[in-house]
Amino acid sequence: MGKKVCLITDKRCPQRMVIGWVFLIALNLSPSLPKKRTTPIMYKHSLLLGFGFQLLYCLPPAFGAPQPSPEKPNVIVIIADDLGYGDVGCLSGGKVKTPNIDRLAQSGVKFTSGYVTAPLCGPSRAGFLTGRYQQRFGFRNNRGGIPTEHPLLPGVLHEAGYYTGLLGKWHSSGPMPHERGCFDETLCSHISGPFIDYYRPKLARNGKTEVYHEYSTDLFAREAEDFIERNKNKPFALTIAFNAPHILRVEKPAEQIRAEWDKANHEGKVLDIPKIPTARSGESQKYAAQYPGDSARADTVATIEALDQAVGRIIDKLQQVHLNKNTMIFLFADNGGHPENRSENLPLRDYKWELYEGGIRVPFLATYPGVFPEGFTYAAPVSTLDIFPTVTALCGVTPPDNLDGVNLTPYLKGQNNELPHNELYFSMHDKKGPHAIRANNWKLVMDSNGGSYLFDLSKDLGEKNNLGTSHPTRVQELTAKLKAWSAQMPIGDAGK
Ligand SMILES: [Ca+2]
Repeated sequence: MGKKVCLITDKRCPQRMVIGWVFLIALNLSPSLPKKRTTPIMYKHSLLLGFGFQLLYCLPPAFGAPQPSPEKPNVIVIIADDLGYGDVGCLSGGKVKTPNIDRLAQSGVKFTSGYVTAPLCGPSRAGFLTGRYQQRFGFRNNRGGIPTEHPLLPGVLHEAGYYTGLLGKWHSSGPMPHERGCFDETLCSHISGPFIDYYRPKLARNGKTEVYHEYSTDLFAREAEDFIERNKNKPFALTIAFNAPHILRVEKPAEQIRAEWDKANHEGKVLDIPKIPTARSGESQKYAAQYPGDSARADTVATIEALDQAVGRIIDKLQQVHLNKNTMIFLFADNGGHPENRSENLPLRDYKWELYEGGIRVPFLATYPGVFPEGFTYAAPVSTLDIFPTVTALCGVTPPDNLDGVNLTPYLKGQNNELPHNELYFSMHDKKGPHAIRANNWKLVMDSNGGSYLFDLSKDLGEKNNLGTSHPTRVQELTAKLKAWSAQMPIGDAGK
């Protein structure tokens, strides 16, 4: 975007001209300047002063009054934690009420095939932050980290003059966010404890530990509002990584819960999981009747309601300071839902930690008024890898030349009708897998034992019918692609 200079043609200048002339008239009518003392020379001086006042007001910021409108668009990225594909209204047919998250879909784009790069927190966030498959630097499980030589999106924006902030969950080993030169301010979880307590969040503000007595979702919403207010006159980029609706703690081992959940699901029963509540005190009761015998689900839906309200506060704040049209917002979940926290992935198969769709296909929305289409559903596969190049292109910032994502804007504007990605790749743990590849409508999942499962997602979104036997050539083709991709990747955890 070009630099705005307020000249006489600028719509703001007429008001300023009026102010200048009022100043001029007031000067001439002032009691301190009796008419008999207002000589032609003084009149000329006051006239010049009046014009000078106007000129000063109509010059760019460096020469006159500060200009409230930033020249570059602002960037807000909202990350939810373990929010399932079926946990938002706009993807669940309204089963869960998320009117504020749905506002983003109404004003922008809803990706119905939006993928993260991993079905778990740390690696998924690393993929978004770097715009690269995190396997390239060995970040394969939650113990890994991002080596400092890999640029992060907030860091690239920071170098380009953006004021950058991070709120919420940080899940990468190595240097803390405030030590990476990417953020002007941070209020985030510690490396040693990515879990954030909902009721007494212990956080690091620019590296210094502070304990709060405020419901964490409300805390991050309040901090986001404050960040926007303080930085409304300059380009900013804010990442808000909510810890909702992720579990706080469960009272049974995850494996046991998952086995019980699978059994109950198979038998058509409801499973009530004992867990420490994550909703605001007493709010689960609002959903008790909707989810009888399932207090965990009632609690999680109330937790999602609070998350949705927080998103609404951020949108409202942007409108209040008149930045809603000059701000792009991306929202996604870092991975699919898990039985532990009773988030819902239906109609997708399986959960967090799995490479079936329920683990990696997530709620993913983007809005940028006047640039992205409004109320638009985009069904081709996209990735959170794409946020980095999309944002830098829209901000006029040069990205690193080795990104795995693509700029989505031409696709969203209908200027490019091809697929943004011919293939998207996924892998866990090590080179033995499991692995998965999404290629157009086809999906191949390879487990750690060498078994492979082929699905046509255009006809089988729930991945129930393995077509491997009837399509051996397709299996062969996708297996070869997966192996070639995997061969590029080192193994092990980096950044520790
Ligand atoms: Ca997560």
